Amino acid sequence: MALFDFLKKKNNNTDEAEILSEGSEEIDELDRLEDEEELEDLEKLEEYEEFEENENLSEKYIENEAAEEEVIEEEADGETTEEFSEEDEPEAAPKTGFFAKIKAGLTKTRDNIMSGVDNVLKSFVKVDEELFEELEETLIMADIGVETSVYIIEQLRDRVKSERITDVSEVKTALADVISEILDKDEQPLELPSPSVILVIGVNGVGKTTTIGKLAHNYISEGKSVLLAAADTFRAAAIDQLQIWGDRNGCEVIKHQENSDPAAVVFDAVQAARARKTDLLICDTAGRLHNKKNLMNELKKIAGIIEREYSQAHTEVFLVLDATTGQNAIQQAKLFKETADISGIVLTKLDGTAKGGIVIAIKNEMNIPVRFVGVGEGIDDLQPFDSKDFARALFEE
Ligand SMILES: Nc1nc2c(ncn2[C@@H]2O[C@H](COP(=O)(O)OP(=O)(O)OP(=O)(O)O)[C@@H](O)[C@H]2O)c(=O)[nH]1
Ligand SMILES: [Mg+2]
Repeated sequence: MALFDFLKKKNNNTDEAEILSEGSEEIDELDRLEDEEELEDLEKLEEYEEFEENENLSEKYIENEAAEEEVIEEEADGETTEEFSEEDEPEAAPKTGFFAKIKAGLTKTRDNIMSGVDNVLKSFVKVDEELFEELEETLIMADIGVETSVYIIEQLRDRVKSERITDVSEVKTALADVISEILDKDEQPLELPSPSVILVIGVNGVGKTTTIGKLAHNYISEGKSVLLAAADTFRAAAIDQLQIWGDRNGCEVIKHQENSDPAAVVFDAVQAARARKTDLLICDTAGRLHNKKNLMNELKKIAGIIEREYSQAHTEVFLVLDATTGQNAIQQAKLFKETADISGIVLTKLDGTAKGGIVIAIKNEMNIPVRFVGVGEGIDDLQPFDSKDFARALFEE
């Protein structure tokens, strides 16, 4: 034993008793030391084990927290992963027809406009100025806005005069014709040659990312190849949300880290789209930055990158507006128009709002074509805007 060797060396010239007694003292001392060391080691081991356990726990805690955060963020966006997987199923269900869907989506708007108009018409026996005034008021109340309501009634007066309408029951048809004319004005179908880019802009929460997911679905169904660019780098959740739509559509998403330069994301996406000869690149953007000026400057920079790096592509700038915000949507359109070359409007959330009359105001006041309308949160709830269908859905009983 090592301890004995040590004793022998140390006590070479001492007698056995001494050796033994000294030795026993040494042994006791060493034993004590060893015990202490062991004890220390044991304590260390215990501490380590405890530490390891805590490490695991904290890792688990971090994992849980991250997972929880994800859920919270997704929920804040109104899109939980659960919702997505649930939503996946109804896709297999038979699809409602285009017109039926728009009609169903416009139920509240139709009720809002038409019940008001019907009530006014019911209370008059002859067509006079008072009738026009009351109709004008009703249209304003139905979110068509003052400017457009005044214009509609002016047109109605002219029509009533030129068509010599004297029967109140005929006024409704004349009104429907006036509104249809506004919706129809300058209608040109949207052409998206290959390659094309759609830059999607709008304030936060209006439905930009969801619209992009639906647009991708629509164009992929038509056989186009689609690439998405996550140029809303303001929040990590925004990038994740677009990735989820990319996964659902089976199309790639070009993305960078949170808070990275959105123009750099678009730059990379353009290079990728060019290299892959992608038919359609759709770019998501932030709806909110530290201030309005920043947002507008960023949009300008992104548009500049597309123009410079992808001059051969046809470019569309879609402004997304939330129908539930009513007249506020017009203010947003006016604001964005100052900076961006808006080529089309997407009006979302028409389902469940009575404020769909805003489409008429947008058409009349903005001189920008309405390209799509959102009638639900599902992947196939984005309809190309068709003025005839829209007018029919609004006036048909
Ligand atoms: N009912 C209904 N909900 C919609 C429609 N379009 C979008 N939404 C919902 O509106 C919410 C916001 O949509 P997002 O796509 O995240 O909006 P966003 O403009 O990208 O928002 P930010 O990224 O925060 O700027 C989500 O809960 C969508 O499901 C629609 O047409 N109908
Ligand atoms: Mg978004």
